[in-house]
Amino acid sequence: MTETRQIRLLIIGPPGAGKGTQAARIVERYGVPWISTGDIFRANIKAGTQLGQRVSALIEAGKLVPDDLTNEIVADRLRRDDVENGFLLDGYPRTVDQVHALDGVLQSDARALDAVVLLEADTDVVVERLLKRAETEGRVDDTESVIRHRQEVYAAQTKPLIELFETRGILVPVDGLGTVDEVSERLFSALDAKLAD
Ligand code: B4P
Repeated sequence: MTETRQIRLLIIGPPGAGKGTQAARIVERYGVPWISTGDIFRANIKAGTQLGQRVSALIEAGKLVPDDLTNEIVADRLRRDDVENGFLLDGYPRTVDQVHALDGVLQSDARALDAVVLLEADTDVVVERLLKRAETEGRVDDTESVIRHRQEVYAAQTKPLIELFETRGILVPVDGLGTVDEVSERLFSALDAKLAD
């Protein structure tokens, strides 16, 4: 089913939980643009831009890109016309500071988030998935030690956001274990229910 309506979504979860995989399906279903900060950074690294040069060592080491830089990129992206009917943010916000920056951008245009999908999966599963991706895609941040570091960064900096979104009543937790289709099915039924609230 493909439908178009104004919806503003986030997808968060530990690295390897399947965010990018499920994000591709969400944007198809709801007809909104997909904004992945990870993809923006990787495209800039590949193209050798100034931004790419600034962030490549950080990403390679599994560290977060500084908030001010990331916030500016997303604020810029959210000024484009194609987000009029909504958007899916994938991998942003990742820190409390980024949540506040996003709140500022959305409030200034009287926009608000409709739902935050939290894709949950335990560490052993996600490490295994990312090691498998390393074999096929060769991403520089998919070595075992960097993967483990990215999990620690997630626990320290991004996990605290879950409570924040829960307090706002927009959190949609989804079990990320199982096949990609099983997870999508679960995700869509939980998200549709939240959007119908
Ligand atoms: P991201 O691109 O967001 O990387 P990620 O967390 O690993 O998620 P990704 O979407 O790629 O993987 P997924 O879980 O879908 O960020 C990369 C880096 O950019 C960060 O480390 C940071 O340095 C920087 N960055 C990005 N955003 C930032 C921000 N806001 N602030 C600061 N820095 C930022 O999938 C993983 C694998 O699992 C895939 O191979 C997939 O095929 C597989 N998979 C998915 N679902 C599966 C399933 N159900 N079963 C089996 N395998 C599955």
